[in-house]
Amino acid sequence: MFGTIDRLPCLGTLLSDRTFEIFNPSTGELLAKLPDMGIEETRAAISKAHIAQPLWAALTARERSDILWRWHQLIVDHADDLAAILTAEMGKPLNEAKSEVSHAGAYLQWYAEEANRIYGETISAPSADRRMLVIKQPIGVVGTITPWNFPASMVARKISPALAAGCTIVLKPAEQTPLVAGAMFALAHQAGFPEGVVNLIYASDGDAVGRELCSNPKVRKISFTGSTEVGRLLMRQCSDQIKKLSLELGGNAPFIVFDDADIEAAVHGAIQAKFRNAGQTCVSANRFYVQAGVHDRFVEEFVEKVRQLSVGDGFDPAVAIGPLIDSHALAKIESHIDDAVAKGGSVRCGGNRIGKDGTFFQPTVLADISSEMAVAREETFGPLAPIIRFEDADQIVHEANDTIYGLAAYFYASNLKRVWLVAEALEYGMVGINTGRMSSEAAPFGGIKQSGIGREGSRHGLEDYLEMKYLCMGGI
Ligand code: TXE
Repeated sequence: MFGTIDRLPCLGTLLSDRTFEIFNPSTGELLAKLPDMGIEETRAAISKAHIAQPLWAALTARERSDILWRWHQLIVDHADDLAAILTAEMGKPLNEAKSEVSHAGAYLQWYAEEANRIYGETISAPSADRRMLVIKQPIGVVGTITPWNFPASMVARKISPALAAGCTIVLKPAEQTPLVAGAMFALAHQAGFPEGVVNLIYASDGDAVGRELCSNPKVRKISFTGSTEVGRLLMRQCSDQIKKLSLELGGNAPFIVFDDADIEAAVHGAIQAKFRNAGQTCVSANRFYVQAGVHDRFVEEFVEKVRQLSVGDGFDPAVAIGPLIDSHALAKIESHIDDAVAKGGSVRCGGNRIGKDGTFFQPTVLADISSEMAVAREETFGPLAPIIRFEDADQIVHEANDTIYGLAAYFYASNLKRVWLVAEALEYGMVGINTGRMSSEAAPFGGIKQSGIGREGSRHGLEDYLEMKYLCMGGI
């Protein structure tokens, strides 16, 4: 199955013989046994990254860019194999996996170009005998921790701007999905990164590795994507050293359909924003607000489309929705449905597990939902779409903003004045207007409030790995 990438690398220095196992969530098949690294291996990887960092930063931007380009080309050449690994370990449909690998490649391409465009600034000095300017320098060693829901694109999105900036990295992928990261690192080595620039830690225990990354003074920044709970913990662990952090955490995205929306387009966007990756995305539409005048039509057309989504093994080309990552994810969906139904919600389609074994769940639509129910307040992270009917267009933005999260929001409307006012009033880092998809390597991805700190993608993503230094020369 793994074609030309049949040997996954063990890139750290293994100091014990512990191992952990990786399973296919669709079939339960054992895919691999990997070395289970801990504090000692993490410390060794950090030391290598620390030694390599000034040498990497001393290369010209063009030289760093050339290596990133070669890595990009290798990822393109091996895209089918990488996608197959991704589907096997994570479960998502093969087409989605291919699109994710292509997205991962796009980050490498973007930052290979951006590496050449790191600029400082000059400042008009208040006296003639002084010169003042700002230069940008790499932060240093970066510790990165990635989740299981986008195991290829998260790796590229975090480390390509860091490498372009002149930082070196130690990366710990999620324990459920380390294989595609391993394959990407094998290709990175073929691309010619010098020893110690990219370092991979396979570990079943995120906590031990996380503690070492946060407490080791050689690491100057942590970049994390995952739950808000672990984000908070990392922030506390970094506080002693005032270590820099980029955090991309949970969300509770509203998807608002106003009376003046194109309903066909809104239904299409809702399917994309809700069911991609079985709803396991941080920008997944988590609660749907639909205005009274179009509510019944929207629900009817949406339910009809949702019923057509087939669930199963991601290697089956007819499948649109793969398994959920684990049994906890199933239990969370069921608890949200039970809570909603007990409080007056109705199941319009789906609502059940598929089969006794495995983690497949029917794509589900709930109606008659109110904003107080758990399904509207908490991130479900699964194929569950709760619909809330609303009357007052002015009030609904306040309701949409009434959450601790602020990652992504979506709305459908055609009145231009409304489009501007709603887009400006939504308290989110990203707003999709008449679209259900917005992630791009060219745009700043990230949230406000408890959804995180910093941005990934675009030139802003590069700035997050650079320190600014002010230089002032007198006596001229
Ligand atoms: O996340 P965790 P989980 C949300 C989503 C999901 C929930 C739980 O709501 O249902 O979080 O998912 C590492 N120190 N998102 O349990 O635990 C772990 O090994 C350092 C949103 O998978 O945060 C993995 O590499 N690291 C999200 C990574 O953190 C630790 C994506 C994510 O795992 C650690 C995933 C610790 N103490 C979940 N504990 C998004 N923003 O896309 C775990 N990890």
